[in-house]
Parts: sequence; C-alpha cells; structure tokens
Amino acid sequence: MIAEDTVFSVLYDKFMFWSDIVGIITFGVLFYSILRYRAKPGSEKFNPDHIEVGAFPVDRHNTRLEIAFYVVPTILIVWLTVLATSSSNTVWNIPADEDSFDIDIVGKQWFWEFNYVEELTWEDDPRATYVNVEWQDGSTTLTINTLGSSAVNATVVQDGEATDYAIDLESNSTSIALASNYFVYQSVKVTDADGNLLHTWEHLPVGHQLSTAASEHLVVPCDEDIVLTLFSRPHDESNTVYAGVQHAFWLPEWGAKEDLVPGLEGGTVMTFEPDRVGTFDIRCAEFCGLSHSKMVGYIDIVAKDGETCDEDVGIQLISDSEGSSGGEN
Ligand SMILES: [Cu+2]
Repeated sequence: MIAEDTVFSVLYDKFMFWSDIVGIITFGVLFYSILRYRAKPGSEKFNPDHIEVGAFPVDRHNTRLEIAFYVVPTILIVWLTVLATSSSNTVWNIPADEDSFDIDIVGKQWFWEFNYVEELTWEDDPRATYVNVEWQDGSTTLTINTLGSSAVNATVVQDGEATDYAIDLESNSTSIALASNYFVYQSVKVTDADGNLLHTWEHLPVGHQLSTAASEHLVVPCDEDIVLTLFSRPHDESNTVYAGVQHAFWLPEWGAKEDLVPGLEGGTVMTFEPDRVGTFDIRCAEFCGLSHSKMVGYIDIVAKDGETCDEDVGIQLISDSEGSSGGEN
C-alpha cells in the first residue's frame, strides 16, 4: 500500500473521479441512444434479415453540439494535464530549504551505493521500545535507560569495533565510560535475553557509505525534504571506455522516480518527503542488464535522535487548501 498522502495518490483519486464522470455520461448516452433510436419491430427500417449500419445524422446537423464535442474534452484534458504537471514539482523542484537532507546515490550493475554527504544520528522511538540512548557528540559517557524494557545487553560499535556491555538491571540506567566521536560510524543495539533486537541508536558520519550489495538499507530521516543526487557509474571506474548504463531509482511508496545517466558528472536530482517511520522498497525502473531484476533494496525512514515522526506533513500539492481526502473535486 503506497503512502496515501502523497501527491500521486491524490492524483489517482482525481483522475478516477473525472474518469467516472466521463464514463457515466458517455456510456449513459451510448446505451440510451442504442435503445431509443434502434429500429423497432413495426417501424419501416426494421428488417432482421438485413441490418444496416447507422450514419451520423447529417440532415439534423447541430453546429453548437458539434463544437461542444471538441471544446468539452479539450477543457477536460487541459485540466487533467495541469493537475498531473503540478505533481512533478514534488519530485523535481529542489527545495531551497536549508533543512533538506542531502544524500548521493550511485547505481552500478547491479546494486545501489548510498553516500552520506550529511551526517545522520537517529534512534528508535523510546516511547515504543522503553529504551533511550544518550550519546551526544564529544560526550564521554554513553547512557542507556531501560526502565520498562526487557533489555539485558548492549552491543556498541565504534569505528568497526564491536563491544558488548551488560545492562544494569538494578538501576535500569547503564552508564558506560566511552567517548563519542561523530567523525566515525557508531551504533548501539540493545537486545533482550534471547538476543532479540529491542532498540537501535545509530550515527552515520559524513562520508559513510551503505550498499545494497552488503544487504544494507538506505536510512533517511522523516519530516524533511530528502534531496537525492543520483549517479550511474561503472563497476570498474578505471575503464575509461565504458561509462556504465542507465538505471532509474524508484521509490514506489512515494511515487518518486528519476533516471541515473552514465557520464553525467553533476548527476540528476529528485526529492521526496517521508512522514512516517518504516521500511519501504527501492527498485530499479530502467532495464540495465542481466541482473536488473535483482537491483532492489530497502529504505528505512527513521526519526532523528531526540525527534519523532509524529508531525504529519500531509500533502504538498496545489490543492493543499482542499484538505487531505481528495477525490471530490
Ligand atoms: Cu535496472
């Protein structure tokens, strides 16, 4: 199920609404005319052995009606075109907003690489997991509050080094003397006695790379304009002859899609704004070779550390004033 408050769902509803109106009128007139103007038994044209194809009633020519045949559909098509065009702003209008979250995406045969040009620190919602991790940049103490949860262990990864720490079950607050460094990758994963993951805190530094080749998900924050700059590169970049192939980065959930063009130094850009946490699909929408169908991945929408995804950013479309239901206009 795609996000119901994206412009594309609204657009779908609007198109369905007008299609229904046109369909009801067109088929209504069609069936009415078939029944009303057919050659009935008893009329002089009624001859079951010889059915004659009808003709446009030239003798009953009606100029105003014929002009309406052209004008009404033209107005309808122009109106639908304006509606559809406005939605492309959502994908291709790069927000001037300084608060946008930028990330570079590289398509290769046949996987995606995600390069962080901005750092991201995020954490699962403590109201849902009953675990809260405090580890600000430069802080010398990592604090894990676990009141109400069944947490027993925390695995801390810092710059590739993983260390396990036991959760203090007496105080439900575990303090670990460990300096935080936001220049390197850091994560805290809290698990219960059975090893089930209860809570994740993660810091992705500038320059960090994730790849679907390693089964990693793209991770981006909610409630921000996500600006993706997309590049297509060959697997072997030392080969100057082969520039790679075209891919298309597609996020079905938000109806957003953009091509990756080999040789295009500045890349291509698309934007979207997720507003709820979850894991959603990434697809390649341009046939790019033998394993194109395997060029899939996942995107995790997360809340930034200390924030939530509660604020519903709703629809960003020309019809903002019409509310979020759509379809009645
Ligand atoms: Cu592909």
